[in-house]
Formats: sequence, structure tokens, C-alpha cells
Amino acid sequence: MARRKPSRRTPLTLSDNPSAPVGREGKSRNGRPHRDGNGSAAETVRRAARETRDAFPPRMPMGQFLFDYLHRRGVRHSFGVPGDFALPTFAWLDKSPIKSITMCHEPGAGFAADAYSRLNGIGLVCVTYCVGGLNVVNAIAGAYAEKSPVVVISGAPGRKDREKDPLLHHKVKTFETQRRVYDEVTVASATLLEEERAASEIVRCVEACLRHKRPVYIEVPHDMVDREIPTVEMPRAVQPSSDPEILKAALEETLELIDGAKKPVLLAGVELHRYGLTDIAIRLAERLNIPIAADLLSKSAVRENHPLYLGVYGGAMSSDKHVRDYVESSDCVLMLGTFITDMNLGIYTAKLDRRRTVLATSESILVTYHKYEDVQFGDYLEGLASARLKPKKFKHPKPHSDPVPLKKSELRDSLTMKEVIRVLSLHLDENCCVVSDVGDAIFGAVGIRTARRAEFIAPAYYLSMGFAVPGGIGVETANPTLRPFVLVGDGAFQMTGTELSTAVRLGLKPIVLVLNNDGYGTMRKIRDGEFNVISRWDYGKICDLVGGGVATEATTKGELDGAIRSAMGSNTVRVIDVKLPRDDMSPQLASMSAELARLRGAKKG
Ligand SMILES: Cc1ncc(C[n+]2csc(CCOP(=O)(O)OP(=O)(O)O)c2C)c(N)n1
Ligand SMILES: [Mg+2]
Repeated sequence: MARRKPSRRTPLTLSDNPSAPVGREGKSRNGRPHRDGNGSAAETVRRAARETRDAFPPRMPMGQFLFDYLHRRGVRHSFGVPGDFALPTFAWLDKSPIKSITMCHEPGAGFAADAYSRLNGIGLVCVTYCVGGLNVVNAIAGAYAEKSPVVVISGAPGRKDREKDPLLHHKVKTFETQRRVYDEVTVASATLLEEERAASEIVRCVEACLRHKRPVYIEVPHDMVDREIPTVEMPRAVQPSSDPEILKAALEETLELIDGAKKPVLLAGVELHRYGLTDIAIRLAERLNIPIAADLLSKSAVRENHPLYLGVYGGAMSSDKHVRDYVESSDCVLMLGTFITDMNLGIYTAKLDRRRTVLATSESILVTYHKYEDVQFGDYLEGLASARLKPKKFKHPKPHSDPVPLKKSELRDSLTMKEVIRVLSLHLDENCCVVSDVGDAIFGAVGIRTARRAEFIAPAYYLSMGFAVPGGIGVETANPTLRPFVLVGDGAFQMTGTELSTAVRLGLKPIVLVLNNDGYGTMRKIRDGEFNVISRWDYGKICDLVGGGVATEATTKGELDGAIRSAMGSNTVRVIDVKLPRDDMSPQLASMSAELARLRGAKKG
């Protein structure tokens, strides 16, 4: 623990982010061995208790052990595309209890597995060597950046094939190329070239995935996967523990800060959801009677109609002015499980002073200027929530109210992003999951305020276009009771919209709102040019192409309302081509661009 005296007001910056990339498996950023992660432990203990009862036989074919192990750790579906080097592995997948889903293109498989993992706690992608594996790297990079636990299995040239380093198809440079690329976007990797070590390598990678909530890579040579290997026992999850002295010191300093503050606020970060700790954070806020704000990545972690819920904070990108005002004038901001990203800070427009912030994550606990390591996030939260706390005086500046229903007189009004979000909010409930793509979909989604709790999933930090349509497939596969509401720009739809074909084949029923503003709208706001022009598609025709689903167009509020209502009453894929004016944008995108222009102007002056 390092203590230094604060000298003057220092803003919280991106480099304060304790959730920045960790070292590879087994090492922390400072090179010291990693202790086990937090909330994952609770899950792992539960799973281990349930699943170690039936030990593996002493020897098993590698492919059987691999998929049995993943199944015991919670994987129920795999997303991928086969290839010749991967076919023997796919044959084992077919025989396993895991259902294999073939997607149109590997990026779609990666995005689907990412969304699936966010809901299910672990997910799986199966692909072939390099042509397939390298196609998924971008999606897996996103999963790494946003802490989503995806296992990537790639078929590969055989052990025998590698002997004289021949030029085999799909090989890039060396036989290690793909694994080395993956080392940049995973916390553990293994190539299963030895029978004796294969089982322990599989266990090491899968456990690292669960522990760090980040992707891992397992390469399976085609001539190894049928071989008998000695198995290992399911590891018994050890409950990781905090250093009691350091935990005590971290709690004391935090409680002192809270005690001396008049208007603390809790920023509920995405790790609360990933590690299953949201309820403890809510208990803390309730006992203290302080408001809770979310950020874009963690939106929906706390139900939005909770009496203490303020809205989404993100500097100029905040959902409402009162959220920004409250958080930025708070004298104690408790950031619990938050990733400090430029998006969460509203692209540098957030104003948070380090002297009054606590930033607690699975990596470390930062209380103002002091960093505490060897403290488990869960222990720290529990310590805070069960401490003697004096409730604060808090009056909600804008208590939750249900979205205002459409008036008859406005049904014929043409649509804007703001109104699309309002109409959508009228329909969402706890059976819905909004899956947002990148573009104004994600900025606009900040303004979703539902009467009941709805899930929200988006690549809100890594920001890769093409996430939402395949992401919707991952969501509904992980939880068939959830109806995905896919918000996707016309540009992003042109990237992965063909995955609706997979949705139709699987009998899924996403409701896809193509936010059609004729091109790369967000880019146009930043810098316009020919490069922002894309072809005009007749988006509804996708249903003819993929042989299923029903398409509608919406140009007015009434049409959109009717289309969503009809979609919710149906059991098929729905595509709504939402016609938006070319120069329209959500209030969040408008205030972001205005603030950025002001900031730049101020600098120039
Ligand atoms: C894979 C990928 N390529 C490029 C970008 C850069 N980019 C961000 S938003 C955007 C335009 C998105 O267009 P559209 O999906 O139509 O949404 P709109 O901005 O019009 O709302 C682009 C090209 C990106 N984020 N991801
Ligand atoms: Mg567009």
C-alpha cells in the first residue's frame, strides 16, 4: 500500500484505471503472482461442488475431455465455422452435450459468443486455423477489453504436419503465428501438442478464463484430438482471501471518507454484474441512502426504476443534466467495479476529482491517492455494506417516472433518434434485452429509461461495429426467455446483418431496429466526406434473402409504436427499417459533439 499526501486537486484520469489489461495468466501487472479473482470464486466454488462429484475416468480421448470439461464449467453452446483442420474437433463437439451453432461468418461467431458469455458467465467459439481464427480476433479483442469470458478453440495442423515446417494451407508465417496473435487478446493460451500435459493445459486455460473474466485460446492439432490422454481432477476452487490488515485499512479509510461526506454517490460499474456483486452494492447504497448512477458499460446492472437510481453518468454523455450535476458536485464518488475508459468519462468531458473518489475493482482498491492490493473486491464490498453506517440526507432530484405515452396528436410526427428511444422505452420490460451496436445507437441508448428492468448489452468501450445482430443471437441462446431488441445503424447492419439467417434457422426472434440515416452518421458529425457514404439497401428485403422473418418500415412515431407492438406479439424475427433524417442525432451525441467543440475552442483560445 502506497500513501502520499494530496497536494492539490487532481482529476481522475484514464491512467488511474486499475482494470487496465492484466499481465498474462499467473502474473499480475507488477509481476507478482496473481491471487485468484473475486466473485468468480463464488461461482467456481458452487460449480465445483456440484460437478466434481463425478470424477473423470483416468483416460479419455482429448476431444471428449475438452468438451466435457467445458460443459461442466457451464458452456452449453458453441458458435463457429468449421474447416478441414478443425473437423475432427467439431466431430467431438457434435458428440458432446454442447450444442454447436454454425454462423455465416466468424466475426459473427465471436460477437455472439461474447454476448452469450456476458449473460452465461462463460462462452465458446470453435473455428479453423488462421482463416477462421484470425477472422475472430477483433471480436475476441473486444471481449478482452470489456472483460467477457470467451474460450476460443481453433483446429490446427497436426503434430506430425509440423515436423519439417512445410508450407501448409492456412499457415501465415510460422505454426505459432495464430497463437502469438491470440496472446495479445487473451489471458492464457495453449497448443495441445503433448498427451501428458493436455488435460492440465485445458484446465489451466478454462480456469483462467473464469477467474479473469477474459478470453483464452486453445489450439487443437487435428491429429491429437482423438488421442487418449490422462485426465486430471476438476480443481477444487479455493476461496481467495484478503490480507486482513490491508482490508481493514482500506475499509477504515473509505468509511472515514464516506462519513465526512455530505452527498456521496455510488457509480455502479460493470464488474459488479460480471462478479455477481450488484446486490451488495445496492445494499450499501440503501443503508447509506445515497444515489446510484451507472455508466454505459454497466447500464442495466442496477434496475432503472430503483428509487435510488439516478441515471447514466458519462460527463457530457450523461443521460440527463441532473445526473451529471449530482455526480460532479458529489464530495465522495464511490466507483465500484468501474472501468475508467474515455467512453465512461464522456470522452474526457467528465470532471471527477481524485481527492474525493474511491475506485474499487477486482484488480485493486484506490481510495483517493492510496492504493490497496491483496484485497478481494467482494470482501471489500461486504465490509462496506455491513459496516456501521449513518444514512445520509438524500432527496432524489428527479424521481423515476414511467416514460410518457404517445399522444394521439403526435402519432404522425416523423421520427428522430430521441423519439425512437422514447417509443422503444414504452415497450421494454424485464423480458427484453437491448443489444446496441456502435454509432448513434449506443449514444441514443444512454437515454433509454424503462418502467421495468430491461437488460442492456453493448460493446460500450471497445466500440466495434457489427456486434449487435450476432450479439442478439448470443443473448437469446444464453437466455431464451429474453427477447433481444437489436439497435443497429444502417452501416453496422451492412457488416453482420446477414447473421439474421442464423437467427431464422435457429427459430430465434430478435426485433431488429435498423436505424437508417443513410450512411455513417456519427462519422459525418466528426468529419464529413465521401468516405461516409454507403450503398442504400432495402433493409426489409433481408427477410426474403434469409427465408424468414417479417419486415416493416417506420417513418412516424405511430408507425414505430405499431411495428414494435406487433413484433412483440409475434414469435419470429422482425426487422423494422426506421427512417431517420440524415442530419438527426440523439441529444447525447449532440451534447458530446457540442462539448468537444467547446473544449477544442477553449484550447485554441
Ligand atoms: C468495425 C468498425 N469499423 C469502423 C468503425 C468506426 N465507426 C464508428 S461509428 C461508424 C459509423 C456507423 O454507421 P452506422 O452504423 O450507420 O451508425 P450511425 O453512426 O449512422 O448512427 C464508423 C464507421 C468502428 N467503430 N468499428
Ligand atoms: Mg447510419
